[in-house]
Amino acid sequence: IDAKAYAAVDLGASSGRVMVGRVGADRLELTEAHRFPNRPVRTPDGLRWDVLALYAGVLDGLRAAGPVDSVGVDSWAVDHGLLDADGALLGNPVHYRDARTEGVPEQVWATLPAAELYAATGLQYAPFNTLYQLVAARGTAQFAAARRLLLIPDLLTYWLTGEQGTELTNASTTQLIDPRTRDWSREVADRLGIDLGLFAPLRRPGDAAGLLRPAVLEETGLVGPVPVTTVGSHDTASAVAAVPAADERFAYICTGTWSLAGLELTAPVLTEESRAANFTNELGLDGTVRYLRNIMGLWLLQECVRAWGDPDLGELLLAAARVPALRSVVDAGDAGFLAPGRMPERIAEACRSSGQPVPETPAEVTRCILDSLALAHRAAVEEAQRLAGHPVDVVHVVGGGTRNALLCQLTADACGLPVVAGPTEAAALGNVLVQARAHGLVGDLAGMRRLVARTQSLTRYEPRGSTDRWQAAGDRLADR
Ligand code: ADP
Ligand code: LRH
Repeated sequence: IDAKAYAAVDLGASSGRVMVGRVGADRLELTEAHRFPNRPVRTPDGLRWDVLALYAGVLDGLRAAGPVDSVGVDSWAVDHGLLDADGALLGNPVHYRDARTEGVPEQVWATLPAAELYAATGLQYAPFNTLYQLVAARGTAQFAAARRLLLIPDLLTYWLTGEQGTELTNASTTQLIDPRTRDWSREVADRLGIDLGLFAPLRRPGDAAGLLRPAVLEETGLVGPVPVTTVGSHDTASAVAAVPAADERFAYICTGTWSLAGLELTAPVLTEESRAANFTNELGLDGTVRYLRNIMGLWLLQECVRAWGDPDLGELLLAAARVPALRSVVDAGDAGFLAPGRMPERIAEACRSSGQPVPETPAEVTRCILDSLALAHRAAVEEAQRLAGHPVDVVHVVGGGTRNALLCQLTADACGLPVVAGPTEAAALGNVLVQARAHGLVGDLAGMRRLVARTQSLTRYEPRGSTDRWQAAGDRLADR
């Protein structure tokens, strides 16, 4: 009784889902209304998101969800749709794994050196940062016709409500936001000739984002008015909000298609050392900074599994657990693994060229991937603590990777710290909690986290053995 229901639309790079969160005093229950694949499509123009299929999945999900008190949308970062002067979408949004930004960062740095760009925005170098995508789009007919840019969650929110905005946590992944002022960096935009007028006004988690349009109510069978509430629309911001940490001495790893490993801070770290280590300062809830590193994540495994014709994942992981540890490792932070295709061969090639045993069977390749991810988790957790001067006692793992017990255990072993795994659907929970808070339920971030810790099932992994062999494997990788 008295529980409110919130629909969380959470779009990951591998699947989209609509989850319903029921929130009451000391109550937080999440159920899946609908899950649908997110399958990018390669057209003659390049790799594209099938955003209409995603929107259809969202509508199906809202129909399956039934009566809700509010809706919130989060998704992966950096990507966007361009709208023409009438507000119509211009083409399919470009996938961040598309090759169009090749060579663009160098072009940008010729005008605005990488060190200055980092000092101004705190964003790691990644070829797909929105900034580079915009520079790559310049000169195209599509870009010439564009009058508005909406990040993916903002685009879907626009289609649901008819109202446009730019949500701040996700805006921080464009590389056009100053993490100190938490507002646009006019300096960066001006020096690169980017028109900030393309962006709709900033809005923040908790802000009202409009009401479901009458046509959406009709299609979903929902009875209006149904408000849409701005959440941490970057999936990683929502996921970090739902990390069940008891105090500030924690690291987190959001494991899904990516592993996003780092710390929650109250101020950005903008030092040259931090830039060299490629740590990013993305914006989180309530004035927090997500100080983290992007690691290729379970993408490496997803792509192999696809190449192997979709064998059973559970059996593959059992077989991988029997393969000797740390035979060969690859650099799971290497952007060379960003593009799709031929992943087993590319991993074998990385092992061969670094003089390590070449994994051959699917079980061996899987073991190599999981050892490599755990090693990259260790490096990120260690370096983040050192660079930010912020020590931790525990590593919280959230996201789809929590279902991979071997990865969680290896991460505990490599970090030499306990891992608390869960919740699996952290992004959806963070999405729900921000909506609940906007409607007067649940308290501050710490209160939200206490509620997650009390209500969600979590698994603890204690570190086994000494971390020396992980240190040695890391050193070996660095030497090659
Ligand atoms: P995203 O939000 O980026 O789409 P998810 O958080 O949904 O990603 O995580 C997807 C990953 O979770 C998959 O790539 C897979 O490796 C892992 N995963 C999902 N289900 C299982 C399972 N039953 N056992 C082990 N791993 C799983
Ligand atoms: C994870 C994620 C990550 C970004 C990437 C593009 O889904 O949002 O935080 O770096 O997608």
